[in-house]
Amino acid sequence: MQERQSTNAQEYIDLEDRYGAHNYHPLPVVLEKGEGVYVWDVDGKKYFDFLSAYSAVNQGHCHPKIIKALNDQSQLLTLTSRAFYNNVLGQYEKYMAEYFKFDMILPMNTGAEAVETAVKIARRWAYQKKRIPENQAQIVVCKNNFHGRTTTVISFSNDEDAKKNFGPFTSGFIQVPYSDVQALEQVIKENPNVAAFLVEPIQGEAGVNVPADGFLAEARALCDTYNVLMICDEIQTGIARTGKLLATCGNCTCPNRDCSNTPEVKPDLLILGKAISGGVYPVSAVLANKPIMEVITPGSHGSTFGGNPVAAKVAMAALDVVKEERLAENADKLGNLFRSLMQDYIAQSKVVRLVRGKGLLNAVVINDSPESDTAWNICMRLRDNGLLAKPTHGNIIRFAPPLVMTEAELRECVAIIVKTLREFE
Ligand code: IF1
Repeated sequence: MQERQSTNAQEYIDLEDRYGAHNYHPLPVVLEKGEGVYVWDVDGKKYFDFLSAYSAVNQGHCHPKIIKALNDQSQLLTLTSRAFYNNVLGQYEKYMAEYFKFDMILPMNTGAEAVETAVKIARRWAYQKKRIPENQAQIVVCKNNFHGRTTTVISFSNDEDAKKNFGPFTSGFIQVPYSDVQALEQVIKENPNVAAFLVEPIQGEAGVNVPADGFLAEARALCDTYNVLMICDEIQTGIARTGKLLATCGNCTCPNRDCSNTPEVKPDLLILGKAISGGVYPVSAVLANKPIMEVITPGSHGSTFGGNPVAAKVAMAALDVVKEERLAENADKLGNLFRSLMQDYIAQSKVVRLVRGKGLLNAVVINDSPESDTAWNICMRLRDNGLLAKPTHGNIIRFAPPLVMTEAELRECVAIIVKTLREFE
């Protein structure tokens, strides 16, 4: 039985129910304002946002520097299409290439679009550079992956809710268990037509699955040995979320510091989205070095809005904020504190099995079946107690606040979470 909201809130919910496709089951709260780590509902109640729009709002809601970039550019020139040059795109492309240390970028809008773009680049590279027979390229993906909702992307998903009755599907993908180097090596050895390995450095939707230490580095070595492109989808793990600029970075936590560390793992194709714009505008991108990106030629790929001047200015401002406010270091510090404080509670809890994650991408596993509604009920009570989070699969609750959170705010949030969980003991 859906609880009744305040009249005002219920009216908004009823509108979405009547006129909107039912492709989500939102927590019953109607938001109208966001600032930093806080959001307010239509009745003026304030909440800590512990989802960050699935890690798109790493810089905090409505960050003033990002909003200024949006306002300034949107009153000057919003869109030229790529039929013509403009005075912003080249600056942005240079900014991104230097920021993430790749030769080139292909700018897109949504994460799924960027994943599709990376698949196309990898396939064309396979035919033109690796000389794999036309239409025979295979891309290895991981079980329980999440890379978006387009038809090709769900073709290599194993989530029935995401793919049932959306066929026929795109072929050319092979699944291996996540974090299983032996399985990956066997598949690559057996299939000379493997073009690429597509992987999330941490599986977000699957429940914040952190791979075994060394998995990404070993996968990188395998890709080098067998001339297979490594594609890292950092749409959710990137932009300081896991305590480093990228989850695949080495142990430097502040982006662009001229550290001597070579990145622990550098993919051949890097896919970014979400927090590139701080949640202010749809921005995504694929980055690669020239020998790979040069397979893209005029007329072979595009997008009306990809790399538009507003997206470009917003993204540069959002990425400046990551550096200026040292968000990676803050995420690293507060993430360790979060897991430590939660562990103190979990040690004597019957409700929570474990906490896991990196930086401020964390999840708790509730000690109940995935089919139970315990995690949902906990999130409903968290809402009543002033903190918004949402279960990912079944009995797992993701906790991912904006990276601008202070230690005092984090401690306050842990107190709310523990108080709420205790109600279920
Ligand atoms: C939903 C969560 C899901 C992503 C990774 C690509 C995309 C995503 C690693 C596609 C998007 C969003 C989509 C949203 C819920 C959320 C999500 F893990 F973040 F929670 F679904 F798995 N690669 N993730 O996480 O990017 O096209 O959405 O811009 O679809 O329900 P997009």
